[in-house]
Amino acid sequence: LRLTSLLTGTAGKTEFLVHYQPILEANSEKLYSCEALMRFRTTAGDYLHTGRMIEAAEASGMIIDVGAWMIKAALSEYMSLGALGPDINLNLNLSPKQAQSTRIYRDIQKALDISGMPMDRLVFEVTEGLFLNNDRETIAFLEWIQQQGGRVVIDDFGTGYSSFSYLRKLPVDGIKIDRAFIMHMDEDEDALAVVKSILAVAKALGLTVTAEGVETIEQRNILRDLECDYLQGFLYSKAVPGGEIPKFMAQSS
Ligand code: G
Ligand code: G
Ligand code: NA
Ligand code: MN
Repeated sequence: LRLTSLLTGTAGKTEFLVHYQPILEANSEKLYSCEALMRFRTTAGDYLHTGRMIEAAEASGMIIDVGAWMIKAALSEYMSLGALGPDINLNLNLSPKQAQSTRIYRDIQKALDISGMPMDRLVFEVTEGLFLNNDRETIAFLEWIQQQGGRVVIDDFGTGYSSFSYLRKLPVDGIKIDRAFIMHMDEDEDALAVVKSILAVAKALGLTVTAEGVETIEQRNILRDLECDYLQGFLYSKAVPGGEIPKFMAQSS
């Protein structure tokens, strides 16, 4: 894993790393994709809190540079690991500022060119907040991803401005149900009802559904019965360094 950048404003030098969490096809439990998740490690070897670092980067606008680094690093590392099996994809998170920056087209294109990754293996995760302003340029950007063969999914679905009616009109291919609902599904009827209705509406709209935060066999079984497409969570693995991806591939072939 490579040291490529320094994050100013933190003590000492901070190494940026990419970790990967597997996403499995629900019935076969074969590897479907890996979600690239950023990690920040100090020279002392401590990991900083990812969520807080991403929030700070978003607030300061640095997310555009950090995000560009991330896309390039994740695609290049993935290709160099031979992680791109015939049916294996790569999920990338895009923050709202990053998705709305004019540089984003160039940053993605450059990473594709450098790495040799084909666009049709990429799944871009965006959050509902991106759609709040109903901004034409944002929609045009997501349509561009789809025209180039990439996919767009809404991350943390159910936590934000989750109106089902707007889903139909947006250039999205799928949703990821937030782990807060999955976590409570087996003991809380309301959480289960939410998961069921999200799945029913998503299916009716032709969207793929990924459940996040799957931690138990019981949750897996419920989700399979509800015909959820993809599963991700600690039941399978936390996010790990790229070197461990071939292990997931071997387990699922
Ligand atoms: O993996 P972890 O739970 O530590 O991630 C914490 C938060 O940071 C999550 O909300 C995750 O989506 C976000 N995050 C991780 N990597 C990236 C990234 O590369 N870009 C963006 N925008 N968010 C990321
Ligand atoms: O916002 P986003 O969905 O990208 O956040 C991903 C975060 O969820 C990461 O920080 C990751 O570590 C965390 N995560 C992934 N799987 C699980 C899980 O099964 N349980 C819990 N509690 N957290 C998870
Ligand atoms: Na995500
Ligand atoms: Mn999520």
